[in-house]
Amino acid sequence: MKLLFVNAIDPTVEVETRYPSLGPASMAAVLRRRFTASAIDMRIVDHDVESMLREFKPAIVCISAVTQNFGIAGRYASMAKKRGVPVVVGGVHVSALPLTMGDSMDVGCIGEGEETIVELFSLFMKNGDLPADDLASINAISFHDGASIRVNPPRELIRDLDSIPFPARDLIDVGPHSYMFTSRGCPYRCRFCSSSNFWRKPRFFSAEYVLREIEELVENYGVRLISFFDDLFIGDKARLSKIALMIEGNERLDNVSFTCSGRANLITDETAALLKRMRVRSVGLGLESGSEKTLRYLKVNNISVSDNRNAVLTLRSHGIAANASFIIGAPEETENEMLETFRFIKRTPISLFDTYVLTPYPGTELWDYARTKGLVSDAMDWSRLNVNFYRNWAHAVTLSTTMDSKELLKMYNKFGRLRLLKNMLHVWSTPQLSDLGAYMVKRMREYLQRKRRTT
Ligand code: B12
Ligand code: SF4
Repeated sequence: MKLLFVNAIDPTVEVETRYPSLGPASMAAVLRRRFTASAIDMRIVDHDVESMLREFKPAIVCISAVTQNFGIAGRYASMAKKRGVPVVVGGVHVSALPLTMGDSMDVGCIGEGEETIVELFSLFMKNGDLPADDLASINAISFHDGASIRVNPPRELIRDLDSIPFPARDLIDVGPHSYMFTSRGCPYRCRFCSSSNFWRKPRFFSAEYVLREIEELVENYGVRLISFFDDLFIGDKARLSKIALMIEGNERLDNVSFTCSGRANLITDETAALLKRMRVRSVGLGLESGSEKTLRYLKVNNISVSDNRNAVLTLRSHGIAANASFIIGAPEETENEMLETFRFIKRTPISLFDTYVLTPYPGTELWDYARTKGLVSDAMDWSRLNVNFYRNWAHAVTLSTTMDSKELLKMYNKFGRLRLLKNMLHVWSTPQLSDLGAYMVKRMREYLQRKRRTT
């Protein structure tokens, strides 16, 4: 049985190709364990999908997509359907808006996929098809039932994350800088975040599991820099302390260093000391705003600008670089408030930073807000929610009531110039330096392609 996983990205955009997706790799690992490895021939691709369909001739196609790429997912689904191949789609977008799955998509997977894919695949192995009558008994999916789309009840979350095998990284490209996902979920509910709603309750892989996975990356794939892209890697302090001690005491990991993400209110001297001991060289923080009013709006009143500043200073005092991301364009944010963020970035010792224009993702409070304002709908062009504002600014859905898209672009570019300057000054002292060469080449290619398209 041949199964093709497709990660629906725009392969011309640097950030989308930076690391391959772990979602399909995780499901591939589960399928290998459930069915004998030789029973299923699996591939994971993110480009040249048409030729892969032609040459590999899969019996079923499983597509993974975020919101801005859901249109791309639809095109891949149509290509598969034209060949009579059934299509399952999963990921954060269809999970939030299951009714938006197109006619070419047979099944939508809502939420984490490891258990759902096994049930779907068992059905497919038995029938060679996914009949609606049988789909009715599989939880956490949506599917076409006559002229309507039916949404089944959710399933229980996977309680014991350690029961999930390591992602099948042999099916994806793993470079010397790779990433891991060692927990699921976050207890906070920032107004713009689709991730914490998606994973629902916070859960952690054990420290022992994390160590084994790190060892696998180092020994089997030669990885030297590992980024923990969890929403809240530092959320469980006891686990963090265990991981730190285990890494420190493991001489096979002496040449490996790490980066992780964190939340400013959880960065204390104690956490920073633990991160330093385990050779975390930089921490990514969603600082979001230098304006107290905007920050309280975005993060629902539970963090202040001085918490953010203290987190950066604490990390710096332990010799750890603090990277950050910021958001402009909250509904009532004024130009002056955006400039407060600009000044915050200038006077705080942040290393690398990124700025985004606020995007109302499905499944968030902002999506509901945008819907009541008539700015979004289930039938919209999903590329209008492209988070890379510079690519699609004239069509992007923005929420600002104080600036139009052109004015936002001007402000965004102002931040862009500061970003270029700051990042050029600091990249030399961050672990991301090892990515610089590939980054420059890809960004240049992306720029040329964009230019070609507009001329
Ligand atoms: C690591 C990461 C990245 C990495 C790697 C991306 C990748 N290829 O996976 C990089 C930096 C490259 C990246 C890029 C982008 N990312 Co990103 N990323 C993440 C992050 C932090 C973790 C993803 C991850 O590894 N999860 C672990 C795996 C196991 O989970 P998973 O991929 O979701 O898959 C599970 C389920 O979704 C489901 N599933 C997924 N696909 C399928 C398919 C089928 C058939 C089935 C049955 C099930 C299924 O089952 C899987 C196992 O449980 C998430 C936030 C989060 N905490 O989840 C954001 C997140 C997914 N990213 C996001 C965004 C916006 C982007 C970018 C658009 C950013 C940009 N500036 O361009 C690009 C788009 C890339 C793309 N995939 O299209 C948003 C998406 C929001 C939305 N509603 O669309 C998220 C949710 C963060 C946020 N801001 O809220 N990202
Ligand atoms: S933005 Fe970060 S802290 Fe806020 S809810 Fe999302 S994952 Fe949690």
